[in-house]
Amino acid sequence: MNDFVQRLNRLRQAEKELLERKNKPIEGNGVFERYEFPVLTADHAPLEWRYDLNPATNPYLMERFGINAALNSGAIKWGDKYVLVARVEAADRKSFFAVAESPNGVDHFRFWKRPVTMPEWGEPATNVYDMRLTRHEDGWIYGLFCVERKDPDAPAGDLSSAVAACGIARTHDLVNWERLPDLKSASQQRNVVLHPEFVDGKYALYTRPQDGFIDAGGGGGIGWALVDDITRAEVKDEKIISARHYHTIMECKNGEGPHPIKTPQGWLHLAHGVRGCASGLRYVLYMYMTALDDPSRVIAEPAGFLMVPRDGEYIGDVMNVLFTNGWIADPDGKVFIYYASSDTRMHVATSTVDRLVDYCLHTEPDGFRTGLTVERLNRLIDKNESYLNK
Ligand code: M1P
Repeated sequence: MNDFVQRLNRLRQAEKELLERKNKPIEGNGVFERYEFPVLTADHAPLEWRYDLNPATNPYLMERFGINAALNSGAIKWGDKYVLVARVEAADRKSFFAVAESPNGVDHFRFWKRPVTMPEWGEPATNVYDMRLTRHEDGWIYGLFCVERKDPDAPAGDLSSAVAACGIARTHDLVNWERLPDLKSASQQRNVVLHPEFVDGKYALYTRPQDGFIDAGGGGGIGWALVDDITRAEVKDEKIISARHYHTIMECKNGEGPHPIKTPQGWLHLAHGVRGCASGLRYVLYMYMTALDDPSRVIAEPAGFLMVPRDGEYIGDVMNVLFTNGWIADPDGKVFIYYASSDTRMHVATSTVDRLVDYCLHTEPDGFRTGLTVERLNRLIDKNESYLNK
């Protein structure tokens, strides 16, 4: 057997072991269970994407197309399969969307044969990422994602200023996408999410107004806007529903994760919050709930984070980041929370609708000062004392 064949056999074997690796839950805090292994990584990209497999044109069996990361993925139940629409980042830093499916939601994720070919709208995008999927009651599956283009007003020599807008596309099969015009908005937008139901007969968007590409600036938090026509979507009136506050986990910025899950007690929301620290920005996940009859009215907002980076999750291209834009709620109430760590790889944590509702409704809100945090802790200690000393 020649070197090429031996090396290809080794690569095939490693690919098989990775794709067939079983995952197992790790005992958690009662709210959710993390899983031992990431569910999707750069190494999950098929060999056919990375190598020219013809020994005549690639005698050294070199990688010809580098994949750097598989991160921030939208999620949707697809028949009996669990599907992620991942942000796959190539070695050239450009990301694109690619669909991966699993039979059980926690392991055996495999990419479909080809990445998504997303039609362009307007000036071709430099980059696209972070798709939120919504199976809308109008019958379409929508993908809303960030479209990044170079800032046309950047001074000469500034090669990093960019403009973020919300791209909108819809599909029935996750393969063929109809691209609609980008969301029109007075500010830059990232982390825009389509609510699954009409509200007052209109499409409803969770927005994230921001003054600059990185800084939220005057953008006060997660916004809410109603849109008459999704084929010409425009943010006219926007109100903030999950606000940023001084000295919280979302002091710098925040953003809606996937679209909320409907429960009898209200809409369950998953989001990310960002604060600054000496080592840079720290991205964590948090939850809140809104009223069933008005998804823009917050009824519960537990203090602090739901999840923060842990162990190896800290390490990656952009350290100290957890980010989510996908979760799946099964009919039996099990919830699969898909999250990326440090802009590098995808993980899953599981919970149930009941447990997440309990978490939201029975975790006290942030009092915004240390004295009230201590009071909150003492209330719990008092409760335990009176129960345990009964
Ligand atoms: O690098 C961390 C995250 O930064 C951005 O999130 P936000 O819009 O809240 O600033 C996004 O680029 C996201 O993709 C990335 O994970």
